[in-house]
Amino acid sequence: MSMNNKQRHAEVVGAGFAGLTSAVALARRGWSVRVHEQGSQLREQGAGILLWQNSLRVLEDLGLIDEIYAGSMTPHAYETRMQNQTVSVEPLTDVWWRTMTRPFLHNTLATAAQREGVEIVTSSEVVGATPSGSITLASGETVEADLVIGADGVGSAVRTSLNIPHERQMSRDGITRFLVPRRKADLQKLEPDTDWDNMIDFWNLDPRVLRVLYTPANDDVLYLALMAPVDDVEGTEVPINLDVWTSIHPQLAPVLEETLKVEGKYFRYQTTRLDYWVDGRIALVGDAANAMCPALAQGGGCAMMNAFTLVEAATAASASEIPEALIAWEAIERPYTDRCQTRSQNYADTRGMSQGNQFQGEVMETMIYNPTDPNRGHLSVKGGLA
Ligand code: FAD
Ligand code: 3HM
Repeated sequence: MSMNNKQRHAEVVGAGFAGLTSAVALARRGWSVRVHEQGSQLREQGAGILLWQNSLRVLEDLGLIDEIYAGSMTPHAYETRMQNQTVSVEPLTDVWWRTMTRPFLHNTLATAAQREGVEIVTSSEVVGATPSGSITLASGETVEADLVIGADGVGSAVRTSLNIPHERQMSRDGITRFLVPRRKADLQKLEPDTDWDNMIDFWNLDPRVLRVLYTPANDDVLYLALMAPVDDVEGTEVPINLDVWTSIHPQLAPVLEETLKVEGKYFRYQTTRLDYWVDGRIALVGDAANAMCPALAQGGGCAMMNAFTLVEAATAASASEIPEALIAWEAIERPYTDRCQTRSQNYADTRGMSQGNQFQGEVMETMIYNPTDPNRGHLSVKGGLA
């Protein structure tokens, strides 16, 4: 932003990963920023998350990478098993990836936003927005901004109020997620030859589809995700049906038992695609714009990278040019997210991750994208990571 311009103002709807990332980036680039969060508290309800280079580069640019390292880890490898036989062990040493808990990532971003002077208003529900850059709150109050970011998640009220055409695709599977103690020593007793610092994708398709995604999130906490088809009453039950899950995955009994002590919610896989992400001074990011199946662990990553590049584009434009700058931003960034959505949906439809060795070549395109690279819009991966 030029020193001659008056300070520009942004209103951000939603304090999830997309909203908080954009808020931190805006504040660091000199904007005044207010975030509206409908919840009465700033908190992230999900369990664990895997971040790849695209979002880690954003966190690095925002000065948060040391904090992230202090509470996260990189598992030794991504191991895929089918009916408890190891199909592949992908060390992923040439890729940047970290696992962590979602409350930890959320808290790191929320604390950074507060440190950077972002105003965060909780219990503030936004009910509508107009392309001229105004939002309306549930209280009836209307406020104006140079830029409005709709980061209000999969059910976006901003998107609804703008009547943006969109389609939603529901998958046949879904997943229940938990954070539990690692209980590494107990797991080692049951299966001494297993590297319990691996991320392990325990597929089971026969006699029934019950998959456990085992993800160490740090030294103490394990992210456990239990996938079952939406029509499997026992498999989707929460609290989990311990007999059913331990009969298929007996070596995980110590950590499966732990799920009974914490909250969890079954979530059906889904994809949302919009005709466009931008309307005037309003841009949608994150699940509001492109909710996706989690197979490639990229919903949060795309949310963060698009929030970041959106802020860069709006900051580089003059106040009057913002609507055009947002259209140009969508044109550059959207193909990477669209392709990632399509790949993740395809994996969800085919259960293709179960074949192992899936983190290669073009599949990695979006995960290794670098939103801080000025030449990024011209890059794509054709058959390799180099
Ligand atoms: P949200 O997290 O939904 O945040 C939206 C916020 O807006 C919320 O705080 C909400 O309360 C608020 N809000 C909503 N409406 C209003 C309103 N009208 N007014 C004010 N506030 C409002 N991604 C990864 O990168 N890696 C992973 O490993 C990964 N694993 C996943 C596993 C599963 C099972 C699932 C379902 C998703 C996974 N994702 C993963 C995707 C990731 O969780 C989402 O893409 C990401 O959380 C989206 O962030 P967001 O900020 O867009 O939306
Ligand atoms: C990290 C991660 N990876 C894959 C899935 C999935 O396929 O449901 C969920 C995840 O949290």
